[in-house]
Amino acid sequence: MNNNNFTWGVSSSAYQVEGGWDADGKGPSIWDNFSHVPGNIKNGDTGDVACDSYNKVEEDVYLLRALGVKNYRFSLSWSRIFPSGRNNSINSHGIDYYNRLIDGLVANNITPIVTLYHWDLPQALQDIGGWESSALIDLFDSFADFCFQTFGDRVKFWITFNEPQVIAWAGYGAGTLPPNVNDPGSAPYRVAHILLKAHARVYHTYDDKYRASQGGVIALCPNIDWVEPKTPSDPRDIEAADRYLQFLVGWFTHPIFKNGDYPEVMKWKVGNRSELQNLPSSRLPVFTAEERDYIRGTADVFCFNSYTSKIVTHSTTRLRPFSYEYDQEVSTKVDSSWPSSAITGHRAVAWGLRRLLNWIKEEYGNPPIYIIENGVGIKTKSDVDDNTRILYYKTYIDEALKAYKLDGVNLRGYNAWSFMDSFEWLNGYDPRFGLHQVDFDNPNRPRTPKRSAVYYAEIIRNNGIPLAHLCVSISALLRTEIVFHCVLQGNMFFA
Ligand code: GBH
Repeated sequence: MNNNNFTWGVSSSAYQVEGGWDADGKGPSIWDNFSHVPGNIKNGDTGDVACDSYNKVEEDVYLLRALGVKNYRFSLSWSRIFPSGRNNSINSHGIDYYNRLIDGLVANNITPIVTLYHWDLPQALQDIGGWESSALIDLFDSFADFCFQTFGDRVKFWITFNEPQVIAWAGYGAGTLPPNVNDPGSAPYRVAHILLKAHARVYHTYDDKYRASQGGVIALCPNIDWVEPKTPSDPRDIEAADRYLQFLVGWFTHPIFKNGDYPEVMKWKVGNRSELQNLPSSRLPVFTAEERDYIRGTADVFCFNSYTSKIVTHSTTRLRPFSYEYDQEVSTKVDSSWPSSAITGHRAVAWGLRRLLNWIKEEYGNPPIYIIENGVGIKTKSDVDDNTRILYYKTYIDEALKAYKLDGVNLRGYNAWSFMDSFEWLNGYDPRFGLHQVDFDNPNRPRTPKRSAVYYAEIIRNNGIPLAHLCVSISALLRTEIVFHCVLQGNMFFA
């Protein structure tokens, strides 16, 4: 690739790496409290210490520099900055930590990409209803405003919400993730409605108060699985695949990137089914014209996370219990030939990424796109020789470059998930996603670069996958067997 504006990076999130859960005045988050209840997390793991990144700014910056990344995407722990979630309690130690990290990055020419919310809501705000309460719109805005004011001189790339669909559905519908509200039929829609308003509010705050002087960009970051219709000749399956994507991602990006409103198919399905359920109105809330104007256009770039693909078919789903899941009238499966990973449902389907990038391009009018998370979890304690991960990155990045080079997708960046092994939510420290191994049995949490880190550094250095270099440099760097070179060789590269 000869595009020097392309940014390569790695990603993490606060609760997954920081530790220091109650250090220096940090307030508790819903994830602190949830992980402290025995039985909630695999192996009784918690994020109390995690990778101890709270105490390892220098080490982390050093490793990032060694990788040669152009950016580092991390998130801010709201309750480390505002222990009670509100700006009447400001924890200067938390601010110092993020200042040291940001300064370290900037000093090494690494662009910080900062997520304001990666799931770790201050417990004090859950106590007033969390994202079910519209009070959160003001409170999130006041937190974001403070962050722009405090860090915005150096941070030029902001993400409001990581995976709003997961917040709404896993948090308030299925109830699998904190705050574990199990209300599948209506809470997710009400929560998403508030998340969209909160996102737009923060965007406008940036526009009104900071953009002129700071000149950054701001977006949100949905999770997207590519879906392939089971029978492409069946229009009902094609529609089902589109419907799946509209419920998963259009839910948030249709209002923001299109017309300020939910996708037509969501309005129709949820409205129609609510009627059949004898409800007085749709479970999908309605925006006023004013709100639509306020929400439309509130993202400067299109960010997303993606790990896998699925196969979708249309399906006649039950009317009860009321559920966002049934409202979609789809059913999903995977192809058993797709390689599985440590995360149920996450299979390696690299070609799906190219199709997804093309879908985003078509659906949203060729916006600048950043892949913010992509990677594979492997369930093993020691995976420094992580050839499976190298193959995952190699094939996924290859497909991303095809979308960029051959399909004209306006791709601007690629970030690997993740920088290092970290707390994998409900799965604890079991599945490893890192380019760096972390020894969680050692109180010093030493980090070791895996082979995938060496491989990714090589991609970054070449600004893509170099054709001529590939076999020579990879074999020299990795000292792998011939067999492995052949796997790498049988694909498509861009010089
Ligand atoms: C990413 O989400 C996260 O952004 C990141 O923090 C995480 O480390 C990474 O995945 C790897 O796991 O079935 O209700 O329990 C990817 C999207 C979010 C999809 C959680 C599966 C399970 C919700 N995933 N979701 S639930």
